Amino acid sequence: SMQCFPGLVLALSSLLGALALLQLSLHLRVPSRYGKHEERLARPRGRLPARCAWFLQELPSFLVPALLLALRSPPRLEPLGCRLLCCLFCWHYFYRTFIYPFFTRGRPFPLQLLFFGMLFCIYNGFLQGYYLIYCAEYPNDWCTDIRFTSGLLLFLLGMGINIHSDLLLRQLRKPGEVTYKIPQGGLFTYVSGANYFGEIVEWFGFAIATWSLPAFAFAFFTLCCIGPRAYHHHRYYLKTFTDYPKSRKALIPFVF
Ligand code: NDX
Repeated sequence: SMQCFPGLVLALSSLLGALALLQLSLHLRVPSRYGKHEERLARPRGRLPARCAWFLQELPSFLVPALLLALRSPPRLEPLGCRLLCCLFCWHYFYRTFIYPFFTRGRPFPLQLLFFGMLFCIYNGFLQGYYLIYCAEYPNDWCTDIRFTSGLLLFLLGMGINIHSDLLLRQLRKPGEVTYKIPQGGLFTYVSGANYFGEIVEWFGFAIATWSLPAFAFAFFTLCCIGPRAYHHHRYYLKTFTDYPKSRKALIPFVF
């Protein structure tokens, strides 16, 4: 049966960090080609309805750690922290896999990116789940440690902002509509990438609560992946809408 290989965790986390840098170098200037940044000329063929695409893409991030958790033998009863933290990760991806896609009104998603997105979700789902279930060791009073409590608080706050902002975006469209409007309300009052801001806060909270290399690597990846995307969204809005709120920032309220 499986056991903890610290070298494997180190290698996979480092590669995740390297992917983050690759992502940053590829997409700092040119955004990932999906949603409002997809080129007009793109063939309508190689695409899947947003619902199927987001469901398939995010499913491994839920399934892989959930299976690792369920199938671990012998079941790991101690300590509670590992299972709790793994459940937090699964909880986010339960939302992202089983709830978010069924309400999205997004445009069809490019198959090629879907493929890489799925690979990424398998990779990251395995790394986070494997680490928490087979490697992580927490003292019995981890639940009262300031890192756990403050991290959990950030995680919940970020998740709340992310879900609320995704809801506000969805309400900009009627079913079947694919046009872009100016997002209003919630944290969109301050930033163009309110959903991204929430997601980044969420994963840094998770990293602090788990105090682990894999989780910090994933938080860093998230920052490198959707941070620049928030900036590209912001530029798109400024270019498209002459009446776009002048005081609104790209990602971080009042700052950037
Ligand atoms: N999926 C994470 N890189 C990504 C898929 C693509 O979950 O090979 C990263 C994620 C993947 C990427 C993923 C990782 C890197 C990949 C990349 C493909 C290539 C790349 C694998 C896995 C790669 C290397 C080489 C390094 C390996 O029509 P529409 O779709 O635009 O509609 C949108 C709508 N909307 C509006 N409607 C009306 N008016 C407006 N003004 C609107 N603005 C937007 O709202 C959508 O239906 C919806 C949301 O749109 P948007 O653009 O704000 O968010 P989106 O980017 O679609 O993300 C959706 C949610 C969001 O909450 C975000 O925080 C979360 O998913 N997310 C997204 C990306 C990554 C991620 C989280 C993470 O890293 N944690």
